[in-house]
Amino acid sequence: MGRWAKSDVRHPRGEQMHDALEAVTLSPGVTKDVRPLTGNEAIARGAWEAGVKVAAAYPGTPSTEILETLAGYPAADLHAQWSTNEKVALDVAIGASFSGRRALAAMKHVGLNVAADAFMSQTYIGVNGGLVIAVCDDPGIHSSQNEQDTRIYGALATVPVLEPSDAQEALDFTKLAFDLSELFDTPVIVRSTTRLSHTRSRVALGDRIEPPARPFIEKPSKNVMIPAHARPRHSVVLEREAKLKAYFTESTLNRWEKGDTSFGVITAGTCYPYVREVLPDANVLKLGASWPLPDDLLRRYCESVDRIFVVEELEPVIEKEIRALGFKVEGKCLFPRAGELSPELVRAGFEQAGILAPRPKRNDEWTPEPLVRPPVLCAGCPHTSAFMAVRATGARVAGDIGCYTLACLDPLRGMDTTVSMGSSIGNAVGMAKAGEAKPVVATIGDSTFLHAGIPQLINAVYNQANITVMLLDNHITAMTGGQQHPGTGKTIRGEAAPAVDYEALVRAIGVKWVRKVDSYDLAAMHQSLRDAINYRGVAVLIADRPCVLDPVKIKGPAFEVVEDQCNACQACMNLGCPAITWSEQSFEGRHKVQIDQSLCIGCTLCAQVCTVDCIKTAAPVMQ
Ligand SMILES: Cc1ncc(C[n+]2csc(CCOP(=O)(O)OP(=O)(O)O)c2C)c(N)n1
Ligand code: SF4
Ligand code: SF4
Repeated sequence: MGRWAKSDVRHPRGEQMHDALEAVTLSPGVTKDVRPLTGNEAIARGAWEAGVKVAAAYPGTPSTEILETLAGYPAADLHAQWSTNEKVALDVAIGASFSGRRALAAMKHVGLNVAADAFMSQTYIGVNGGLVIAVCDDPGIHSSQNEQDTRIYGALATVPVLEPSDAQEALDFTKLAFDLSELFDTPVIVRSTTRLSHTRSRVALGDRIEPPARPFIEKPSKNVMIPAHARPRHSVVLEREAKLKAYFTESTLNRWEKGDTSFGVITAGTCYPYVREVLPDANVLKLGASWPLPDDLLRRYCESVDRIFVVEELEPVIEKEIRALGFKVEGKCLFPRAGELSPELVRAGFEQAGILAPRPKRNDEWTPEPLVRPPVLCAGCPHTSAFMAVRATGARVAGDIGCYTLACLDPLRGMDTTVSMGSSIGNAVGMAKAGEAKPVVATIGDSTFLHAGIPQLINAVYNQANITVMLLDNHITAMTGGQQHPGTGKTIRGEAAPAVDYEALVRAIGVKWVRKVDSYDLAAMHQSLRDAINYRGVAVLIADRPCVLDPVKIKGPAFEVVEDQCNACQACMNLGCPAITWSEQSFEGRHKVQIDQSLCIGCTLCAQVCTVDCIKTAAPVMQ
């Protein structure tokens, strides 16, 4: 492949290429201000310094703080918005790019599945204003439903993927991503992982440079993807990939840290510090971009060492490329493909390869066994009553993603399936149409309903399914830390916004049976759910109560158990409230219970289920 030359790259309007690449200093020597930032804060800072004008996201761990940080910058600098889902967020960012401004969409890895339709077309269209998609992967599945590898999306879409290794690179690479986007006429992914997104390290800050708006490119052959336009654009995309490969071969984004040539290690992202920790003096090729891979550089590197190792998290993306270049390489045979890597796992791989001597096992080595503490819903969580009621009906329950997914565990055990955001309603339709003998109930949170549940409900009504949908409205996106959404009446900056009226929306869709019930009214919850299930057709029961942590922890008067009266029936224990624990006292061989008043928020649910009415409001503590 030929060398990359600036003249190879022209802006879509045919402008002379500016010197932005040179303007980006990857490791600024002059530090104006150095602060400890997380990877997510650094990505946000990089976008702000690059002059981002519109930023949109749907929350999702580990990506959420990118937009939250951006919303902390002045509104005059940029518009930041929570969008209803990741596709919407990307479409908003694409719109801003069409209008000639720099734009960012942020999401977790599975969010890119939702946004993929827009993403896969936009790669053909390219950009006007720089378009950066910050995607945070979750190796180890700390808080996700899978651990898919976003680098493969880069390959699928022929979109460059930059992989920072620390927070400084997160800032620098994000800035660079905007320049690359405009210079190569492509969306650019900045890929982070949980470890980087949530780890703090020193970052040198720069100033914001806001490029002037570019005029709209009035060129349907570039912007309107009908087949006749898309066909030639595919060739443009392939040419772009070749130019990017050449650019990445020359780029200082890749660092060849030379050393002994008996073996070499190729790595990227957060694996780089693990390799350095384990093999401080090794010959290392650190790649700054994991797609497209710089074949010429890889070939030169592989020819220069006797043994080639690849240390990469999740899929063998780099390893396969090197094998395709005709080299023998060791990677996933030593370092696991599933789960998060760590210095310990990297060390173990190099020990297995005979590069490092196995560490002698110390006799006094003691590894503390962590106490397994199952995750539970919060004390007073309004989702509790919904699942107590569901369980009592013996229904088949198609669940969804949110805090309430914990109801699949003991003691609530009120959920049979959970696939992806919004799936509950479609799954329920499928179960009902397949002839499920039990009543079929879908449970879905408010944020999830707005994200992907509405088309599913329309589909259920249209196809005349016999299902009950429990819309668990706790007035917030609780699972990811309490973000606003279109049902809360507030924007990300806390300003007032129109709030979705669920009852009106659901009726407009054509649902005839709609009822709202207070989640803390257990009897009403049980009765309403029975009524909903008895209705033939689509019934929607809205379980309504704000999250106990929204916006600050809500706390009513705490409750206590009059232990002398408790008959240890365990009915309150079935709520799974973490404020309720066993007491020292027992009745007929069973433990009585007690309430930790510092945890109790006074929701009254335990008092409502107590068989002998021995749970009372605690006497106020005298100051
Ligand atoms: C495609 C996708 N985007 C984002 C997430 C992260 N996530 C999981 S559940 C959820 C929303 C939960 O809010 P809600 O439905 O209101 O339920 P709550 O947690 O408040 O009970 C989010 C954003 C995800 N798992 N998948
Ligand atoms: S009132 Fe009962 S169920 Fe509610 S938080 Fe307190 S102990 Fe838990
Ligand atoms: S429900 Fe009442 S009687 Fe039963 S264990 Fe709880 S406090 Fe005791």
